[in-house]
Parts: sequence; C-alpha cells; structure tokens
Amino acid sequence: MADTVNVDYSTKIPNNVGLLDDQRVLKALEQWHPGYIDWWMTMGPEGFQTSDVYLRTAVSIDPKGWAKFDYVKMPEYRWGILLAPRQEDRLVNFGAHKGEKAWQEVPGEYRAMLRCLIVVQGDTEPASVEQQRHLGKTAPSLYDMRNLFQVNVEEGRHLWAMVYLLQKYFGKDGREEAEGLLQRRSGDVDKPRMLGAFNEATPDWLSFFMFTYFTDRDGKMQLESLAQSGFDPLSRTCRFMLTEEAHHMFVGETGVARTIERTCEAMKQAGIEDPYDISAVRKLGVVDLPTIQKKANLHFSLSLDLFGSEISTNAANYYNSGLKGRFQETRIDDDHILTNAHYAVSKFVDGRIKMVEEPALTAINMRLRDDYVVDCAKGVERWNKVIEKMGVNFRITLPHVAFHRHIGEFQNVHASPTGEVLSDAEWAKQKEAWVPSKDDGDFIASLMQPCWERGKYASWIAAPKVGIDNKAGDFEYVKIHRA
Ligand code: BYC
Repeated sequence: MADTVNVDYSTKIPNNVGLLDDQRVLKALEQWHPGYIDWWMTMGPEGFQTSDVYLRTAVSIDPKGWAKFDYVKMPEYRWGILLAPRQEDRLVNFGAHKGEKAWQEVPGEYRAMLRCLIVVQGDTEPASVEQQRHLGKTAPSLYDMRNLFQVNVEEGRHLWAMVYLLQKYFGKDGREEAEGLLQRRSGDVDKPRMLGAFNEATPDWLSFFMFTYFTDRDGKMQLESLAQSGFDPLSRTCRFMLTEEAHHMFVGETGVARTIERTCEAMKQAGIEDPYDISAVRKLGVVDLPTIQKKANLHFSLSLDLFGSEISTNAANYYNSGLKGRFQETRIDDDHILTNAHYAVSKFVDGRIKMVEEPALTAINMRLRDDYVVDCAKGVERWNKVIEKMGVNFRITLPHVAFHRHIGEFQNVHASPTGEVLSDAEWAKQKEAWVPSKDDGDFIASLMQPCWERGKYASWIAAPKVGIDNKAGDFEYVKIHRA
C-alpha cells in the first residue's frame, strides 16, 4: 500500500507509510516496540498508567479532521508513524543543491550529518516526557492533567517518528541509534540527554507551562527548519509533527496566562496594588508576578541555548547541503544559497555586546534564534494584556539574549536582563533577583497541591475559557485509577 491520507490501524504500529508492504521496517519497529513500552512504563507519567484519559489520537493526516478524541489508557495509546502528504515534484529549495529534485533516499555524502540531526531531534522527545513524569501527582485540575498527558503521548509519537526514519533509512547504525534513544535519561550524570535544557528538572507546573511555551517553541522553530529539508521523508515527518506541536504551545501560553490572571484577580480582591509586595501576594495562595518573570527569564534563556552557537559551521553545512533550512525558507526573498550574503550577529567584542556583520551561512543559528525571539514576544504581549486588563501595574519582558547563557557567544559573560555586562561579583549579588531562588522554588512547590475534583482548579490558576473538544466545565478529563 502506498502512502495514504488515512492511517492504517491493521498493523501493530498504525501508519500511513505502507508498513504492511515493508516487512523489514515493520519487523524492526515491532522489535523496538517492547523496549519503548518498557521505557514508557518506567519513565512515562508516574502513577496514572491505568487511568482513562480523554486524549486525541491522529487518525488521518487531513488538516481538516485529523484527530479523534476518546478515553484511552496511556500505555494503550496508538503511537503511529504519520507523514504529511507527499508533494509531487518537490525540490530542494536552498543550499548547493537548490533546484534539484527532493531526495527520497539519503544522499550518501550527507548520511552522517542527517543521522545526527534526526538523533538530536529524537532525543529531545523522550527527554521531555522524563522531565515531566512527576507532574500528574500535583495537577491543578483534571483539565491540566489531561493536557500534560496529551503532550506526553505526542512527544512519545514524535520519538516514533524519528525512530521510523532511523530504522527505514539508516540500516544497522539507525537501529543502534534507535536503541540509544531509549537508553539515555534526562538529568542522568552518566547517560544524559543530548541538549542542555532537556537535562533540567521540571519541578512544578509553572515550569511545565514555561517549558511548553518557550522550549516547545524551539521545537517548532527547529521542526520548521527541518520541514524545509531536501530529504523529503524528514520534511514530511516534521510537517505532521508541527500539527501536534501547536497544542503544546497553546498549553504553555494559556497555562501562564491563567496563572497571571488568577494572581491579578487575587491581588485586586485583596486590595493589593503593589505587585512587588511579594509576601502579601504569596499569602493569597498565588504566584507573585516578579516570580513569574523570573521563571520566564530562566526558561527563555535555557531555550535560547538550544539554538547552538550564533556562528556555527555545523549550521552552515546543514544549510549548504540542503538538509536544514531557515524558518519559512521558501517565503524569504533572497537567493537561498547565501554564499555572498551577510547577517548581523550579536557578539561579545572587547568587553561589549555589539552587532557584527557575519557571513549569513555561518549565522544560520542566529537567524533562527532571532525569528524565535520575535515569535516568543507575541505571546508575552498577550500575557501583558491580561495584566493590563486586570488593572495591575506590571509588565512581563523577555530578557536580553546575553542573559544567563551557557552556549555560544555569551556563555562566559554575565549580563543583566537588560543587557548590561556585569562583573562576577555583581552577578552573584543580583542573580536571585533574576532567576528563581531556592525560596521561590519552595514557595511554588508549596502551592502544588493536587486538585482533581471535576470542574475545580487549584488556588493559583484560573479556569480555562473553553474546554478541550468543547467539553463542559465539569467534564471528567481523566478518570483516575491509581494502581
Ligand atoms: N546543549 O555548532 P554548534 C524539541 C553542541 S526541541 C548541548 O554551536 P549546531 C522539543 C552541538 O551538538 C528541538 N550541546 O551548534 C521541545 C555540537 O556538538 P558536536 C530539537 C549543544 O550544531 C520540547 C557543539 O555543541 N531539535 O523538538 O549548529 C519538547 C557545537 O555546536 C547545545 C533540534 O535541535 C546545547 N544546547 O546546533 C520536546 C534540531 N547546542 O556536533 C521536543 C536538530 C549545541 O560538536 N539539531 N551543542 O558534537 C540541530 O539542528 C543542532 O544540533 C542544534 C545545535 C541546533 C541543537
């Protein structure tokens, strides 16, 4: 069977890539399946594997109606292989091969590079599930719990998507890499996940919302760039992943917005005008706005690190080879080859942060990061609208790109959120005003009391405006069954 719009559920692994006719890959995936389930049971959402969760499952790749909602026990979720429809006559749209027919097989000379990109992408998916595995126990509502589990099962599916590419196109080393993806663990000293932010803890729900807002948005940008790939199966895979990714960022944006809304509402009710009167605000059982700002500072800066170095020969090679493009590559008005183009890069020169013109090819990471910052700022403005509407005098801002960085130009620089360069001593003195302190973490942890009654929400978060799948306010999104 050729690639189809509808998903074939007759095989153990649902798919629209004709796996029935591809016994080698079907067998390889079936062999990988028990290890995956084993990983899911030990590293997936802790304590809720026998609960019935109102989840969406992809049943088609038709953008008009691709998902169906129903109660599912998570280990029985049908993780499948779904690729966006093939576009006839698709071309390589950038780099040295621009204008050639898009590749249906891996170009030999780019095999190692392509494998590396797929493995890095694949590694982030199970990492995020591992980071979030304890959160179910402190869910502020059944609605939020369901959203967490939806994000988790879909990250699991994104792992399947990358493993399919490895198994189908990379032979023995692909199979080894697929195994490796189940072996590494987020935060493990001996076998950590590959990228920095995916080894950080997600200790509370505000971190989860910030992560899905900022870090899933890096996912969006990276997937958008990989969706441009001249290697057509990767492009089609990423295009379908992006359909699911939108909900993850929605969970983040609305989660933070609802937290802000509840804080402002409680302040107004108590007659507190000063958002910096932190102890008074905290007594109301809500997160004060300055602490929300610190959380945003932390997650934004960790996510900026995921773009790699501003100047990167890896990125130039990916681009030149036609493997990874820019955000919305085909809509950019230039030659898409970039050998003579320049791009302004923020750098640390003679003790100062400056913009410097660099060859555009080596500045690909920087450009994607710039696009990311613009995208992040839009949701932050929507958060500020919530604050403004409630009549509170406070604004959330994105910190300077040099703030709190561990990768790239600014990794050895201390900079304030407004971009002033600081001495070690100045940084040490002020750091706790900018990133969450242990006290902030302890306070947030104290708020993380489970609230699992239908239609009820924890003290620190407002109810959503609409239900998932338009369900009523008291809908039982998770029928909890604790084993
Ligand atoms: N942490 O030339 P450089 C998602 C390494 S998120 C640790 O500066 P390059 C999701 C780098 O690997 C999206 N190491 O960077 C979100 C390289 O090592 P090698 C995931 C890092 O290669 C939420 C060396 O430093 N997808 O989907 O241009 C939930 C020098 O690298 C880091 C992708 O990232 C770091 N932060 O760019 C679930 C797309 N940064 O090669 C999922 C695929 C750099 O010298 N990945 N290094 O051993 C890529 O395109 C690139 O690997 C990167 C790095 C953009 C990450």
